Amino acid sequence: MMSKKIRIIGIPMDLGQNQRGVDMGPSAIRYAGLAPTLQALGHETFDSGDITIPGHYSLKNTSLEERLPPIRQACQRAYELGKTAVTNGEIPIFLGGDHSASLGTVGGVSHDSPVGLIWVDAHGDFNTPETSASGNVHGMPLAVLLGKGAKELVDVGRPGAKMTPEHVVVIGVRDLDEKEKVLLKNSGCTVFTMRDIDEFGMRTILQNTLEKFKDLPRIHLSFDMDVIDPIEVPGVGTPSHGGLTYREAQLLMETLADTNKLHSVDVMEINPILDISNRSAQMAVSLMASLFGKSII
Ligand code: NNH
Ligand code: MN
Ligand code: MN
Ligand code: MN
Repeated sequence: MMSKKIRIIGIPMDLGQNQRGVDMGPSAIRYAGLAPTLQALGHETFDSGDITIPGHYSLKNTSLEERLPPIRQACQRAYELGKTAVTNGEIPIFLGGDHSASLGTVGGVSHDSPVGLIWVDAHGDFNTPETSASGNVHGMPLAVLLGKGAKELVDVGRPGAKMTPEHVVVIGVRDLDEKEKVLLKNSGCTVFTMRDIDEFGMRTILQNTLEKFKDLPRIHLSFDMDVIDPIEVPGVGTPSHGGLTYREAQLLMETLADTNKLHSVDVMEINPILDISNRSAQMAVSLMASLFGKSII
């Protein structure tokens, strides 16, 4: 694979959910050796450090109203850093932090032309403040990208929806809230559930995804680490049984690497406090190695 310029951007966001510790995700992934691993593959890496975000400890209560302004601000910053990186010919890797940040990252990297978005997640992240049972923004970012939900989030970066449903494929879902299910089903996004992966296999799912994106030269991968089975990735806030195996996740990365279309990537939701000896962050690094061209032989 050709040498790439890779921009690492930490987003220690924990305001999109209620557990402490997910703000340490960016440190854990760096500590697991992200930059040296990518350099060993021949790439150049640049690290912007972390976005500054007032975390849980700064909140007075747990309301969505109190959280929306700092979440919006962090997503705005993520948008700008993503836009700058792709403008400079870099591939940004955004390190989460909870998945709410992706409502900013995806907008930023698609600021001047559309991307195919592959959302890999145990969850649909398709709630709105009206449908959400938890009120957690990390369950809403994909809906926001399609223009649904809180206006202050929809308008991050530039006004309105950042994605059209024809350019969105969701892979690995198995845990949807009842009202979210209806929204996602009717959204027009392509959804490959865990059942689809069981029945057809990851290879076929990926072939269908790439066929769908054949006219799109750029792909953004938004990877929620909770898509992998919690036996292998225990360090996430909302684990869900029956997830991807390590090899299925690796095949996804290897297949995307072969396309040479990777434009940008989010690695989200690692919570080191819930992890076992940084195993989940190490898994994230080995997945990034495959995504950036490491082959078995
Ligand atoms: N659907 C639930 C909610 O909206 C859980 C979302 N949790 C996630 N999403 N980790 O990826 O609160
Ligand atoms: Mn998610
Ligand atoms: Mn998830
Ligand atoms: Mn198109």
